[in-house]
Amino acid sequence: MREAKQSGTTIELKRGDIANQPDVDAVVNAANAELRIGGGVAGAIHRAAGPELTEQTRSMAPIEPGEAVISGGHNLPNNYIIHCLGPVYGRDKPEEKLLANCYSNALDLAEDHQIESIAFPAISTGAFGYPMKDAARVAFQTVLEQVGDLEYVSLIRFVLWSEGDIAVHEDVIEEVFG
Ligand code: AR6
Repeated sequence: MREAKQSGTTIELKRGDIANQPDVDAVVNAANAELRIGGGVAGAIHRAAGPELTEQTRSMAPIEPGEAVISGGHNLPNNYIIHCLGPVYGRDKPEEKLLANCYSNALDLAEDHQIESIAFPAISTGAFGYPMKDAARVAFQTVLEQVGDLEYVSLIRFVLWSEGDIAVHEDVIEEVFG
């Protein structure tokens, strides 16, 4: 399944580029601790948002694994960017808890800013090496635990890079929400 509904919130899967989600209020960055441009998601977001983003985030850095901070969207079509530092798999422990904190802290920030729609990438599953299926379980379980308390967020989109990543997430969304 590609979509689940829970407590009035839609959770959906979409293949695409996190830096090209014009219909959501906020996108989430799989950031580095320094909140600078990087590879993968952090590269795509910083390139699309422009150098003013780095200027804004400089004073917020460094952040710790599991932490989330919020900035403006700058040249992105979104009002906000929420920057999360995922755990490096095998190094930052307990990795499951730290990854869950990313999703949970991002959703808390979204609520604080009355954000209605938010798009997440698969945090930590690229350069940081977190196995995709395990990461998807953490992400969906965290959403499931928090969704009943959401007052503003009514759309949570997971933007995945490949068809294979979508297939993994389809299995896990069914397992958690089905
Ligand atoms: N849109 C959506 N998903 C993407 C995109 C994109 N444009 N590009 C890559 N992915 P990563 P991490 C997928 O490495 O593991 C950076 O260099 C990718 O296939 O971006 O949290 C930072 O500077 C993977 O499944 O994030 C940090 O140092 C997922 O997004 C470090 O990497 C996350 O991959 C963060 O590593």
